[in-house]
Amino acid sequence: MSDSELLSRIDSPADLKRLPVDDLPALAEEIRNYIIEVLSRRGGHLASSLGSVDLTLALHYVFDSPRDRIVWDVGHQSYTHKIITGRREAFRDLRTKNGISGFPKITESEHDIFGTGHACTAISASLGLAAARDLLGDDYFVIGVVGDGAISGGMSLEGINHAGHLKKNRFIVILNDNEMSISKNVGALAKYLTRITTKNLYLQLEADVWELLGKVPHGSTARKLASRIKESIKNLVVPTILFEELGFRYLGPLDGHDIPQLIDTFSNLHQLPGPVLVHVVTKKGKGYSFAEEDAEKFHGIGSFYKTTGDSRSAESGAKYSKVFGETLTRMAREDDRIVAITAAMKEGTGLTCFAAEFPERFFDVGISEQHAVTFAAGLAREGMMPFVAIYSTFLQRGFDQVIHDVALQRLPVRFILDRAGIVGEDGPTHHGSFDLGYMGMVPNMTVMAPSDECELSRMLRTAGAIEYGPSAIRFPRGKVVGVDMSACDETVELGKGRLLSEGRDVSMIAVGAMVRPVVEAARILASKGIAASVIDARFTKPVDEELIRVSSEGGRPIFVIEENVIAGGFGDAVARYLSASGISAIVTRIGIGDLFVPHGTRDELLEELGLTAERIAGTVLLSMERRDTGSDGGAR
Ligand SMILES: Cc1ncc(C[n+]2csc(CCOP(=O)(O)OP(=O)(O)O)c2C)c(N)n1
Repeated sequence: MSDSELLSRIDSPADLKRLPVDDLPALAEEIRNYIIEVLSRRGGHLASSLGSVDLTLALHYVFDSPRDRIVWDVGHQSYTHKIITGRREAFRDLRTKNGISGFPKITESEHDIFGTGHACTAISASLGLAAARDLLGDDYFVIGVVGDGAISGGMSLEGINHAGHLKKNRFIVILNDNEMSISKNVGALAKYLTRITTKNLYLQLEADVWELLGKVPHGSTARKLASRIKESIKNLVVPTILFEELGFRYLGPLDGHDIPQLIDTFSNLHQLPGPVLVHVVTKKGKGYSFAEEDAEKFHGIGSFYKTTGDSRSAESGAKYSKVFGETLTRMAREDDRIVAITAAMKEGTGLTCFAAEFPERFFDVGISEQHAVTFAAGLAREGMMPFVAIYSTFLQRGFDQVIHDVALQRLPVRFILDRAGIVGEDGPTHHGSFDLGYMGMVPNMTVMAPSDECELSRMLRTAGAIEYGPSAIRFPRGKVVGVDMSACDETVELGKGRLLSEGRDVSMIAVGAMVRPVVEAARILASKGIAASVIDARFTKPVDEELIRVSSEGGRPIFVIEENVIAGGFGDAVARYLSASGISAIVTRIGIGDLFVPHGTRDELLEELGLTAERIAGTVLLSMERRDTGSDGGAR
């Protein structure tokens, strides 16, 4: 029998439905092997995907996608869904440039009802679909699948609140509970879910004892006694079903790997008026021992060796996140007002060492970026020094809190924006393309971008010293440059950039991770007879007015290079300053155009966006040639 005897026959949910239920566990096994095989080469979200194979098969077996709408929260667990909805072969190129996305995407398949990548959207989106369905007079099912981590986020709770009010029929929330967010799930709701699942174990245990007691001598007396004990314990142990109180019909907890039982339950849902919440318990990493044992490591991974689970990629060397975490931990030893906050990304943001050394000054607030920001504002108001570490893309969700709760009140919250710029394979939902704009436009905010890890260390100390208002440091995903770190503890001068080299023909002002390619671009330009000044902006807000003025002297054209959308980015700030000061200079912005950047490797995408040394030098050369021939180089 070939490895994928069953799977090779599945090109659509209709093919799946043709299999007898008895074959589904074997199919699940084949799918797990396939996911492990592909991800060992491509990387991706392994543990959540393995945990949801059985659940996905049961959903597609019972419901009729795409007529029935299945919406995945985050979407990192949707690989099985992709594989059985016509993308089995395409799955081999998962997350590669021009290959299929690692997340649901409405342009990719009619079965991808709603695009995701960020957490906590499934309930709101599904409820919107259900409301539209009713207004349009249709009657399909809408099913939102959400994890125990994501259900604790603000949007999910807002959605539950609204759903309890709207009382839509044929509206189902599947709570996929594996007790894990990326790390172990945190919070009161997580504890509550554990209590419900423990209750279920208790009832199961009780059933087993009951059966046993029937078989022993004097069993009926023992049963009577057990019955009384059971009643009194049950009243103590069984928690109220919160979801029922909020207007949902609650079913569960079910074993999320028992496909026949799941199918049975789902098949009966049409009889229940909605909304319904089905609580299924799954094992993150199910079926791959390394992922079961270390679900955190296998949440999102690069390529790895299947037989050992060891990482395959040459990702040796420190990462920016690590430098951040270690530097902040050192700073915290010197100042006990320093506290660190993460929204469910302890490991990813490099805060594991801080959490271990200062558990009482470390706060994992769960997937709750908005709360994280305002919580930090409260801490700052009482004189603490909060550092809020959130990926650039996820802080988008806390934008109003940054403005209203922090900046307006000039509270010294320090924002640490990891994964700023192009992140690579996770694609448009995860690129940090916007932060220079969304932080740069906020009054009272200071924004810094380090060009290497020594600069990051200095800027962390600088942010620590900024007491008059909020500040932000944005840095890229991945490995550091590898510079000497022996003298990186002093602060940098506030609001001042660095002139790295001087040249009379053009000025190139680079932001953060773009500094190194720009230094290289200047070398290429020098070899073509063009002398370029290179400036490391260091601060994108406030702009270093003096340095910009000097850069424009002698009529030099200015090029601003940033790994951020051009619209509202640093180049715009430079141009605004120049025009407000009456200085006429041509400013060419080199950055991300008016688009959502797709997925691919970071190198591929930077090349395509024109953000490599060669492409930057090429843009400058072209612009200079146009100037010389009198055609308009123009500012973008
Ligand atoms: C707004 C937002 N914040 C953070 C993340 C990063 N993230 C991706 S998956 C995940 C954990 C989700 O946990 P859960 O919902 O329980 O699903 P599981 O991974 O356990 O299947 C987190 C924090 C995100 N995708 N979106």
